[in-house]
Parts: sequence; C-alpha cells; structure tokens
Amino acid sequence: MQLSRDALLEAYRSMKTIREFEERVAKEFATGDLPGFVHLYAGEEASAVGVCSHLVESDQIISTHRGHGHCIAKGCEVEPMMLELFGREGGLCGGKGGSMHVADLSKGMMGANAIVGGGPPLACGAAMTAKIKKTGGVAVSFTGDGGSNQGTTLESMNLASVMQLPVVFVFENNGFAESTAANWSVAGGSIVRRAEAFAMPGVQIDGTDFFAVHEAAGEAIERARKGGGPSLIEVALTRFYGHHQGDNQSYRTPDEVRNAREERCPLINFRRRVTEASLLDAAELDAIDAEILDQMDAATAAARAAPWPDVAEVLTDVYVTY
Ligand SMILES: Cc1ncc(C[n+]2csc(CCOP(=O)(O)OP(=O)(O)O)c2C)c(N)n1
Repeated sequence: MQLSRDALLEAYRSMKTIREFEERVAKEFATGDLPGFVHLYAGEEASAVGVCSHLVESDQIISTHRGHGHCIAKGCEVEPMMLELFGREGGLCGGKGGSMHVADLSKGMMGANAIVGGGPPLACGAAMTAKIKKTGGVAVSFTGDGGSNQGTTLESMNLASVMQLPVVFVFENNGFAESTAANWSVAGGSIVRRAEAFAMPGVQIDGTDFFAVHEAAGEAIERARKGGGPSLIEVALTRFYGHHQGDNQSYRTPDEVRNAREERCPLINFRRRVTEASLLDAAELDAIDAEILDQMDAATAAARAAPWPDVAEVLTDVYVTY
C-alpha cells in the first residue's frame, strides 16, 4: 500500500511523540513526583501507529497496562495525558485514573486497562455495538503475550468468530509477561497459531517494521469493516525498558537490553527506509523531533504547575448515570 508524504510524516510524528512521551515519563518518574506505576511502551511504537493509522475517531480501541502509546496513536492529546499521569486537575480523567487508566472516549480510546486480558471482552462489546447499529465501526484490542493466555481473551476470540464481529485482536509479543518468557508460557509455540483454532485469519509480523504492521492491519481492518469478521495479528517486538519502572530485568541479558535500542528500533528502521527511498528528508524529520521535544517540555511544565484535583471531586465519575 502506497503511503502519501503526509501519511508518512504523520506516522513518524505519532511514533516519535510516543517515544519522547515515554522517555520523559521515565525521567519524571525517577524524581518520585509521579504517583503509581508506569509501564513504558518505548520500542513498540510501530504497532500502535501502524494499526491506528487505519482507524477513524469513531472506531474504538482498548489497551493494556502499557497504554500510553495506544492513547497517542488514537489521537489523545499529550498535555492532558501528562497531567493525568501526574494525577493533576485537567488530566484526561480528571487526574484520578493515572497511567493505567488513561482513557478518552471522545477519541475512541476506551482506556488503558490494569487487568491482563481485560481488553478483549470490551473490544467484543464495542464491535457488537457497531455490528448491531450497523455503524461500519471497527474495534481493536491490543493485548500482550501474557494476556494472550488469559481465558477472557480466548473466550473473546471464540465469541468474535461465532458472531463474526468487526474486531481485530492485536497481540504485542514483546517476549515477556513481567519476567515470564513467552516462548515458555505460550503453548503451541506462537500466538498466531491460535487464529486457526478460532477460524479467523492470522498473521505474524515484525513489529519493528512500521510498513509491515501498517499493511497487515490495513487488511484486517478493511475485512472487519466490510463484514468479514475478526482477525488476529501477532506483532513481534521488544520493549526498551523493564516491565515497569523499577524492574531490574535480571531475566534478560545486559546485551539484549543494550542492543535493543540499536537493533530493534522502529524509529531508526522507519527513518532509514524513508530517507534511503528519498520519500522524506532527514532534515524534516529532525524538525519534527525538535518540535516534539518542545511539546514534552510544555506538557511536563503544565503538569507540574497544575493543581491537585479538588477533594470534592473524589467521587465524581465513579459511576455512570444513565
Ligand atoms: C488478571 C491479571 N493477572 C495478573 C496481573 C499482573 N500483571 C500485570 S502486567 C502482567 C504481565 C502482562 O504481560 P503481557 O500481557 O505480555 O504484557 P506486557 O507487560 O509484556 O506488555 C501481569 C502478570 C494483572 N494485572 N491482571
């Protein structure tokens, strides 16, 4: 699939925004001023962006505990996200959700989700709504390799197949669920083989290659939109940081951690591909880099300056009123 210059620039901007958001959060978290836990998505950017670049605002995605990248790729704004992570008033969820619950329903981002395997059933719900209301909408569930083994995930794949729901199950296989290796915990040797069991198309792709993700996601999303039912995409990638900030990663060799940034980086890969093919100039990518760093400075300063949520707000938004 041929991508326009604008689409390429947009993809780069989105991936780079995710990367710099995560780098900044790593730095800010280390100061101790950012409450809770954070699980960083650096290294996995091509998955979120390759998939979400095919979605419109009314399509819905559901994420995991490693959710910042999916939020940004689906169009959530960076500053209210940063405020949310700092727990401040003006955050996307009023500063009451934090990293693992960032959501923006107006952008079709149903939320990060602290429950491993919590996303797929929600994606089926969104897809069922789209099907019943004939909106043409698609739902995407992002799940890790650990989440691929959860009963909720397997039940969701069964339901989606039986009901031919417009849903795409994206499995981001970064090799570990916390410290448990996927090549030990995923029975059958790969996640993609499960597609056949549930009678849906499945592909396994290199998650450091934006173009490969973009192509596979394009096919799956188009199939779902046209009534062709669910698909599975297993994306092989690497996380640059530990499971959460503070994880000493004793289960990975120091070389593996060190080399990942040079050898498995979707941004380096993308930059090389588009400049070698003369599709984009290095200088225009550098300009985007600089702009994004300024954006992160501004978002962090705004978050640090913002007030805490008012105590009177503690119970608002807890229950939905119909
Ligand atoms: C139902 C449930 N069980 C266990 C946990 C604890 N937990 C949080 S993240 C995680 C690992 C998830 O691994 P994976 O799905 O591969 O995602 P990754 O962290 O690699 O992105 C576990 C076991 C949880 N949050 N929810």
